[in-house]
Amino acid sequence: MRLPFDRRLTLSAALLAVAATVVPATAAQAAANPFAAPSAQTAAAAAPKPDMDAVTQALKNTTAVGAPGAMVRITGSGAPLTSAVGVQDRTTGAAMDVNSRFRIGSVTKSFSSVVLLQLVDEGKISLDAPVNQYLPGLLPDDRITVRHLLTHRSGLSDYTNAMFDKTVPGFEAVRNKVFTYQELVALSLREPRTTEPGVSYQYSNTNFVVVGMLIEKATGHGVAKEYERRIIKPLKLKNTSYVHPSTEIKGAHLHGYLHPDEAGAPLVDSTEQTVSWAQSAGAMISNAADLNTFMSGLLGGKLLKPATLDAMLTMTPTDATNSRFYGLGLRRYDLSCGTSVYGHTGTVQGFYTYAFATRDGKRSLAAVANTSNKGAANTALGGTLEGAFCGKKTPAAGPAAAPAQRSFALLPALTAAPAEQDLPERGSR
Ligand code: REY
Repeated sequence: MRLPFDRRLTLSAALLAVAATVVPATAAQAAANPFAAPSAQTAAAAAPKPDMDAVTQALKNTTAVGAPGAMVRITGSGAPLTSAVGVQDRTTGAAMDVNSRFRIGSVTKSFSSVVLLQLVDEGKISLDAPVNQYLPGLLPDDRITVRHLLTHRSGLSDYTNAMFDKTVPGFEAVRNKVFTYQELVALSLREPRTTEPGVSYQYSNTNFVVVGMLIEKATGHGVAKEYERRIIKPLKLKNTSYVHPSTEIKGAHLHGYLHPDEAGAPLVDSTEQTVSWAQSAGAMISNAADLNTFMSGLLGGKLLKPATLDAMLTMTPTDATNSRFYGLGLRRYDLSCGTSVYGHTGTVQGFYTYAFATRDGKRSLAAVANTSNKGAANTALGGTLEGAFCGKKTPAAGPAAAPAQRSFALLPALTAAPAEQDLPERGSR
């Protein structure tokens, strides 16, 4: 797919215009890099005590719109703060337990990015090299680079849109299936590409399937081994695993419940599946404490060299609100209080996850609801971020009290917007 040259220019100019409206936290950052993350110092100074009443209310809002249960774990202000509502198993009636394991969906993309970026640190892969240099002939366009994959700018269409067009039949058709990476890429290549390489952000699982292939090619190992030796072991993550194609979640875990498309139809217990349709794009299992440790460790500089972490945190906007951004396998959300948080969201049948931390890694949040295909529940769960990172809302004291440089404090609150992967038209992610 080739766009006429002037059309490409128009698209690039539009993109730059959007990007240019991002307000950096300091003038120095503005000079250095207009897309750069606010400094660790800025984030630390801006972290008030979590408002656990507001966080618990967000969980209750999540169950009120159809999640059997929801829970959260927040670190960074003394002992970890937790809250849980509802049940983790509708059959036994067991209450939601904050220690339980669950499927983290696309939070897996941040793990895959870390492995890939460690390979960049080791000189084995170059971010701006064509993917086809490492995987000859895989992609139909030599201009697609490794960075395009990590930033969702390759234009490789997301094969999961067609796969899950009908939610429950789509899920049941792949629940026990085992795909090769090549088969998943082939599904994507049957569809037209969504953008010229590099031109625009188009969220696609295909990108992180190819990232998995790059990891295998560069290391000679499956991704499971690389997650293990590069992240799980060093950070001592006792509840995190990649067991593809096993369908089981070992140990105490949440049951996940998928909402059918038909209103009022019974929920489908979707706990057991291969997640082979996602693999390195979304098949990991973890728990809240491990996700806290992972995001805090990543942002705290335990996994990547500083320059590589900076590259991961160099973001461009993903929508017109200028409060949501994507870097290299990592999101940034700008909250209503002006604090930026970094992490990822995840959706896999039966599970919605949020895993985010401040720029210095000192405060982190992991939140999960054991349902999916219910956008209102995902949006409500995202409401935990405001209480966790912005603390108690103080009544507005008039324009004079507004912080001088914080023009993004006027942006719409995150709770007002649906989570990105849950927009009704999945194609518009
Ligand atoms: C796939 C559909 C979601 C899930 C997806 N997840 O791409 C990746 C991510 C790993 O971004 C399913 N929705 C649901 C439908 C809609 O089937 N018809 O909500 O469970 O996390």
